[in-house]
Amino acid sequence: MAVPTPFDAASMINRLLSVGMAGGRLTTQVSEAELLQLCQLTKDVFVSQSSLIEIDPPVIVCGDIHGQYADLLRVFDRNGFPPESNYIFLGDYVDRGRQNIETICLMFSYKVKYPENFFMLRGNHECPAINRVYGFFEECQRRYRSVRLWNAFQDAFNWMPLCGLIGGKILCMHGGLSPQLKEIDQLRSLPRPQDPPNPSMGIDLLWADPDQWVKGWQGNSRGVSFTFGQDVVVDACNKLDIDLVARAHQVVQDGYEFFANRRLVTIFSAPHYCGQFDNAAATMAVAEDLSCAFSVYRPMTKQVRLNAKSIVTYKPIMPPGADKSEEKSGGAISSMFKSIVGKNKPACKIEPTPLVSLPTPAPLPPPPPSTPTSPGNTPIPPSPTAAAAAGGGTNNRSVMGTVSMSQPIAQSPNRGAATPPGGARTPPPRVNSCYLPVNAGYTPGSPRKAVSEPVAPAPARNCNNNSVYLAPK
Ligand SMILES: [Mn+2]
Repeated sequence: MAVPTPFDAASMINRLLSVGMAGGRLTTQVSEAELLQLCQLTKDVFVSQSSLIEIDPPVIVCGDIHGQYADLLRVFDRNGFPPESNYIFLGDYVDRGRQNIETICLMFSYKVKYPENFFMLRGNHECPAINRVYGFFEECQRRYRSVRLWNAFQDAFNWMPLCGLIGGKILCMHGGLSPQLKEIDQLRSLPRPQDPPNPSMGIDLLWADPDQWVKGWQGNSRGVSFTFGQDVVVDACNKLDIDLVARAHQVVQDGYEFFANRRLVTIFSAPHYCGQFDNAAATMAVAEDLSCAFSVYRPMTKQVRLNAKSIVTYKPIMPPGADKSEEKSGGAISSMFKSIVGKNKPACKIEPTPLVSLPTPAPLPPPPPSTPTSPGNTPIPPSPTAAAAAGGGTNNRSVMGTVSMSQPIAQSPNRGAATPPGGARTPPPRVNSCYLPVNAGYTPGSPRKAVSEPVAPAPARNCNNNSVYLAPK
């Protein structure tokens, strides 16, 4: 197939959205050569940006996706397809789910097309030792018969940023904190390209987990990195001058879960994970004043409402009936509807034991209390099988409203390494209402591109403490 030159990201996006429809077939719509080109271009964007993504709100923060393409589309459908809203994803795009290639390629295409408004952090599954084994490699082989393609993805993954910093106050990563992390500047100079060696700060950022039963640092039952206690989170917030740690990496029943008195939140955005959990998913909308609100996506039991625009916009290229192909997993929207009526099979099995081993587990830092986190020591399940148990769990769990991101294309300049570390920012005020007035108490630390209209103050409704981000201290 001829490779379009220059690369046409819009065309790629349209085709990827179309293969989501019944009858769409990825492999006939998108050639391997184009995907190789997409990987290269995405890598170039990663290379051009810092390993610490520093952005200003508003932005939607999303957790694990794991190849659940229909659910990714659901997130965009609710919050606005890029660039209508800014996004930062916390990693784990591939493995486990059944449409890894659609998922990662749609996201790469958005990254190429909207490099300053769409951000992707690296997850532990964006590492060759993991996605070689948990589904992505197999999918590249089955659908494109191409190891070269899989390798091209790894080249891009090795350049992905590991952390994000929103408004200088919300630190984002896939896994968690690291005992080596003493100041934000370290995150700006993480070595890339790299498949992070074990042990290293990179490994911790990708793999660590909070644990409410732990004090300080302990070995992680995943067999890699650590678990850390509330005390560690509080310390880190003070030391790094941040208000909140936003991370993913563990299935949490309601899609999000606070920890350490709301100084850490876990966000997981793959509902009905692997078809084997009944978890809801969530995304977190950070408003300009740094207030946060969660949007929850329940595993679907009844008909989903897709707005007319989505349906009209993404017409299938292939005629209906062409879906009796080898790509039985194709058809995001149709599988969405299948899942509504509960007919879809689980997307994958969750391996009880790891099939890969990373190098030796990280040695423990200063001797922690001795008992391991959980008795069932499963070495390196690279995904949240052991998850829900280890989450924060100290908070109530009622569902929040969705934040409406109605302002025009949001400006979210990647301020890069030139920005002075978090300085000159005042934390958002403590409030108990869902939404803060525009810009209340939040002073951007550096000039931002003008946002042409102010964020419409959201209606004061349904005020539930859980929906707000409360500045600690
Ligand atoms: Mn993970």
